Amino acid sequence: MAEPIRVVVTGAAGQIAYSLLYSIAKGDVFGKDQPIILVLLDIPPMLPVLDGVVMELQDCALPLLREVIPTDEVEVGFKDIDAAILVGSMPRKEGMERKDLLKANVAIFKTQGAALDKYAKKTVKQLSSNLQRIFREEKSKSFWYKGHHVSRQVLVVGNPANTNCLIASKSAPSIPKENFSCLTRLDHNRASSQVAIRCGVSSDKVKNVIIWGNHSSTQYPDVHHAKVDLHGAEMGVYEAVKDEAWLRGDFISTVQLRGAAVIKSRKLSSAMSAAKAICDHMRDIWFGTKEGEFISMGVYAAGNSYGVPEDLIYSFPVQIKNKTWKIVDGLPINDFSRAKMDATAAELVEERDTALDFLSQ
Ligand code: NAX
Repeated sequence: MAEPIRVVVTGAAGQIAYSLLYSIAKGDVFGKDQPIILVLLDIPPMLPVLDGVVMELQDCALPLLREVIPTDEVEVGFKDIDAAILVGSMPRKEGMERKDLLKANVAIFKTQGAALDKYAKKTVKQLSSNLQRIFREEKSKSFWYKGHHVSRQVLVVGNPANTNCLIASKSAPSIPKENFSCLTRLDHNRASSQVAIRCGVSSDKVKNVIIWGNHSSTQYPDVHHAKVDLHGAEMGVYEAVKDEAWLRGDFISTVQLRGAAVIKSRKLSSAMSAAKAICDHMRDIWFGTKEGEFISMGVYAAGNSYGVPEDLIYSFPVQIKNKTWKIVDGLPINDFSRAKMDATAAELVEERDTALDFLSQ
């Protein structure tokens, strides 16, 4: 059996982690043959809660789970990790301004980015010179080998997820930007599911929906390129649904406002579905996306895709192979989509500029 990999989950005493840790520990993400060391990071007042989570994980008697390490220290939390799932963040408290919330989160993700930079596994550096040569040769042969198909994958979930991800990445200069991504898979899954319910098919019959932009209510769920398998016949979603008013109206707002609807009903934010989406996202990074399909995730915008300004973490359609993502290029964008993609980019630019001001202070 393989050597154990080390996976850190921050916010490990919270409600998303409560579902997530079990799924990771039983092999849903990194494979059924991959032993795991789980590192649980939270803040000092939550250590007693973490003890309970550790006991429960032990009591699950999961064969892949080799060790569970609870901690409130980033030095311990990020030491030699192969994958980091950053769930913990500062929640909005009553009377808190958006700017104050952003400031508090910049502080958290700056610290965690710097700790990743310093303590996470330096996989590339550990490669023998022979392996490094092979990777260099492969890199020149194939698009997929860009050199960042190495470990230390960092997924940011804690909100505002896109901007927190950008700050963490900027604070970890030794880790390639491409190893950082933020979660928009929950929005993606919500969009697929809405279409599936509308068409009366199971959710696996819907593919290639896209979430563009920010994980916020300005996100743009786009089904212009999505396909549905309607009882054996594959067709475009517009053709299958036959209701443009719904697709351009209630469908979009339902997905955009789904998080708020869950909070209103449950009095707690989405947790089970968020944990499932995190597993989908990380599993696709580890094992790749299905042939001919793409998924949504927040990745670094270099300024050369779909007119999105550079230096943002923006959700795009991506395909993944060898732990390396690439943005799906060349999809035609109509005026309706363009306006919505620009609006969510504008929100991200504003969020980034405010966050970078705090980062430089
Ligand atoms: P909880 O409040 O249940 O748990 C958060 C945990 O993070 C707490 O245990 C807290 O002590 C811990 N924490 C706070 N600061 C920390 C720090 N500096 N280091 C380590 N741990 C820290 O929230 P939960 O429902 O689990 O949600 C967690 C985050 O996910 C929130 O920011 C939430 O807004 C965000 N979400 C993001 C989603 C996405 O799609 N990107 C969807 C789900 C969720 O809303």
